[in-house]
Amino acid sequence: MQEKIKIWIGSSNAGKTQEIQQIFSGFDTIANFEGFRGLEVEENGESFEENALIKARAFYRALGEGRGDGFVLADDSGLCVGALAGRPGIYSARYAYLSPANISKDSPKPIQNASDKENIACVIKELHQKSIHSSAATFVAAIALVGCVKGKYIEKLTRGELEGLVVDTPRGQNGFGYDGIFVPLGFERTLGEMEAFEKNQISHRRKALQEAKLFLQSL
Ligand code: ITT
Repeated sequence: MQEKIKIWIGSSNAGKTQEIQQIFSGFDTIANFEGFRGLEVEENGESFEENALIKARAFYRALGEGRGDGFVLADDSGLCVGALAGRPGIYSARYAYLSPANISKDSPKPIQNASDKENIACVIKELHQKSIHSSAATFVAAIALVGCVKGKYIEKLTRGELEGLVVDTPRGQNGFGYDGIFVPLGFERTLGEMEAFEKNQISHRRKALQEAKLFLQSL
């Protein structure tokens, strides 16, 4: 029944948005909502969950009065590399500007994201500084749902993880972000070499969204 409920996707990341829409097919999702355009949200939480909730609450507020029943769905995600003490972690989108390899104490805090290429180059550089070519790593996605059903305000958080290996030679053109340097456990191809449907069967985002779906269906 809740598959009829409106889900506004609160993300400006095209790769993420596409995956969310694919995994949430069957739900009434709204992507690239006009009313969210230009909204800058400061992601100053200390965990993926905190940041997902900050984003979802901000986008929900932006819907304004008269929004009716429905949820904003926000995703905060990133890559945690074992050999790099869990970095880039919650800083994955802006890592090229924040990595110890690139930052000085006087550097201004960046607002905008770095390119995927720059972020990947940064992780590889840090692996090489440690004289290693690969490391165990985990992709994490936290999903926040913030919304209203029959007048009742609801917040829900879910989390999904994908274990694997980060390698120092990008492979494949599919996906986005760090997909080209991540080989999921039990596979030989990077996520960048997989088709979208394959990634969507095993990904951190799939696991977190699956739990979110079950929650919505239980309402
Ligand atoms: P929104 O906040 O607007 O959703 P964002 O890109 O800023 O977009 P995050 O702050 O959550 O989102 O940063 C997530 C970054 O982590 C993303 O930019 C990628 O670099 C990386 N990432 C997350 N999930 C990924 C995936 O499935 N594959 C590859 N890289 C991923």
